[in-house]
Amino acid sequence: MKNTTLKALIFDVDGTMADTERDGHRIAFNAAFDEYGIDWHWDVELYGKLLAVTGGKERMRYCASDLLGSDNLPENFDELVPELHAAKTRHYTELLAGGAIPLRPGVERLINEALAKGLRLAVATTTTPENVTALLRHTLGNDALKWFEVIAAGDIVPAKKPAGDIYDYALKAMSLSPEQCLAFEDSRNGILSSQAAGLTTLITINDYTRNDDFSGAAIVLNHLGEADQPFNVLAGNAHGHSLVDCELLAKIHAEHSVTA
Ligand code: XBP
Ligand code: MG
Repeated sequence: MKNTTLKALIFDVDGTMADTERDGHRIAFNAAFDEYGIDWHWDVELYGKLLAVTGGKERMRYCASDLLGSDNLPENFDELVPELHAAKTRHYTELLAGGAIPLRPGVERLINEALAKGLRLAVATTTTPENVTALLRHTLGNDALKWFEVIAAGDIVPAKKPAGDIYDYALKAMSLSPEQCLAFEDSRNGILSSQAAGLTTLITINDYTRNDDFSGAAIVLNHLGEADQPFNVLAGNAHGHSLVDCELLAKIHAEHSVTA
């Protein structure tokens, strides 16, 4: 019999904890392109297409090879990508430091409740580790870095989402099985990754992901909900709740637990 008590929550960051893509990462990429004299501007629509590929360095290479082509790029573009990406990370963390991106509804509330109830917390994301620490620090305060037992991020695994490797890494680091955890995601690539690692997954959609295929999700919501801002259920069973709290998580976990 597997141990199926709920022990930990594993959060994706971009799009799940905060709406970082359109007004955060996208702006920072464009600032880096300007800084390096690269004749690219990723508008809101184009960026939606670029989100097909996770990881900033991978996304720039995908843009050059599959979307905008490399005609106007410096000859050494491929070698320049890591440096360009470091500049993008600097712009992005500066944006976060300026308070540009708040957490999504219900995220802080749920984290606080989970901690109070003894659930363990982790992060599994493709974004650069500095971006995660900057977001946590500037939204929840410096102490928040200690609340997350594992921050699995960026190049720590070679294969980014949709591969399950980043979740496998987080589970291994916590010595937990997937049956003991729940994952929080916002995108198709995200749920492919969490499901590849065997995790029951809750989805909160955003403007870029609302039409994604979330087959197999335990529940699909517009956000986690607050007392004065109930969530909308797009798929799945909310068991009569109007916000995601530990009680609802226990019900979802029990509903999706596999005992073998
Ligand atoms: C997030 C991403 C990230 C960010 C950029 O995907 O795709 O690549 O857009 O971050 P997910 P970096 O939410 O599925 O983890 O530029 O630091 O790579
Ligand atoms: Mg995401």
